[in-house]
Amino acid sequence: MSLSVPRRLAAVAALAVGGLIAATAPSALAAPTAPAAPTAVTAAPTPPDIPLANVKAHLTQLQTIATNNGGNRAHGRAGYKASIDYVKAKLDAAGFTTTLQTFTSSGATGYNLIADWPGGDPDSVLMAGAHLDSVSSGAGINDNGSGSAAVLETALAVSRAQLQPTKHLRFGWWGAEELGLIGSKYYVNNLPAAERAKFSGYLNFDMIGSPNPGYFVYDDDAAIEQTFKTYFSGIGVPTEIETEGDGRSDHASFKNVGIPVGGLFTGASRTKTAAQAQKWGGTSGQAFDRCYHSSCDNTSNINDTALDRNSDAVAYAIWNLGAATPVPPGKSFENTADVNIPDSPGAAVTSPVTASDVPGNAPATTKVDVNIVHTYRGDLVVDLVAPDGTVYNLHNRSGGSADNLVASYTVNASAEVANGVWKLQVKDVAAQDVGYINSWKITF
Ligand code: DTR
Ligand code: ZN
Ligand code: ZN
Ligand code: CA
Repeated sequence: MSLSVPRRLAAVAALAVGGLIAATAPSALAAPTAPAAPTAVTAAPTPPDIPLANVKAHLTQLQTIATNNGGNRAHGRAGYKASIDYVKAKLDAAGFTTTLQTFTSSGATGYNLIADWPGGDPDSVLMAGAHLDSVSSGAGINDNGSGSAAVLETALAVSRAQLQPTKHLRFGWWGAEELGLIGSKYYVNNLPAAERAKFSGYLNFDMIGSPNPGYFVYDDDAAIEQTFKTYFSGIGVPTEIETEGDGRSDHASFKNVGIPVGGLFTGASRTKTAAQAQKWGGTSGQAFDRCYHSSCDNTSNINDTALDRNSDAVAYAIWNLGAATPVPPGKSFENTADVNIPDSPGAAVTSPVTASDVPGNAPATTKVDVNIVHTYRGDLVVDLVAPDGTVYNLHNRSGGSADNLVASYTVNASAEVANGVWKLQVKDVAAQDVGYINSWKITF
């Protein structure tokens, strides 16, 4: 068994005898067989731009549906069910778990579509919704194809990004809103109290592309209101508090049972004042939407800038409110037992901790503190192993000949249930130099 002189001393000795003996530099040794593992993700995801073209493509589809079904997409008509089928197909293809909820109103079957994005804390639900039905007099492209299409495209953006928010994301398209919030009332009334308690918020989008637009923000919940205001101030667009909406759209169904609500609106039959035209452009003395509840509410009844801005605001709110505050800090679990790390080519060793009484999933900002005593940290591959076996790589041989590895890592473990046995796994993949796990801690 060769005398295991720490490699850096051997290199110095070689230089001292006047010749550079080709020391077996670590890179010359067998390549590390670090297990393929997802890297620890630390950056908070940034909201995407929602492509206006995609949102408008949905509106074109809804217009075609109306045109092919008697000119409308109203409750109880073929155009509404065709609209639901269109939206559901897109979401099924994107990996959502969809549920079609039926109800009866005015002697006709109504439909709500609920789409859940797998993952996130099941005890903290953030929902965004829009009513999908039109009035019987027209296609309902602004009212409310605009909100429906923006929520749909945001959901598809969540899928494209494979977003792993801390909260559980849910999306809803409501039936029979025009008959009196029938669909959303039915959904909320059929939610058990324990399920309602899980809602951190409901975001409503009803008419967000009005041709003579205003930028109105619901003021029902301060945090949600601020989130939207922050977005609009970031793009230099002034906003006003939505004053005509109380009780006039689906957010009322959620607010009535104590769920925090918010949302956006670009105006209906009220006229834009001179001051508002000064602020937002457009035409003063003219309705925000002259085709409100009329046959001319078609694809030409949309202001692209307003639709684009509001669609991006939907995504901004989902990404930011969905990140939410993780499990309260202080939930730490530590193992201080020393675990020797065999020199290469020895097997990996592990040090376990058992997490308990932590509700839901681990946060996106799970913290791992590592204390390893070793004479050559560049030999080490260090991983966090979740209770289900998922491996998150923390350290992969960086640091060269420096001693010890004492470091903190932030891991996006939001896809993992927090409770269970977590392990720190360490493998020495380069000969000479040895050490041991001194301690490690995981904090949710
Ligand atoms: N009730 C909505 C339109 C509507 C009118 N005022 C507001 C305020 C906030 C949201 C929506 C509305 C409809 O006709 O669908
Ligand atoms: Zn309406
Ligand atoms: Zn509406
Ligand atoms: Ca070694």
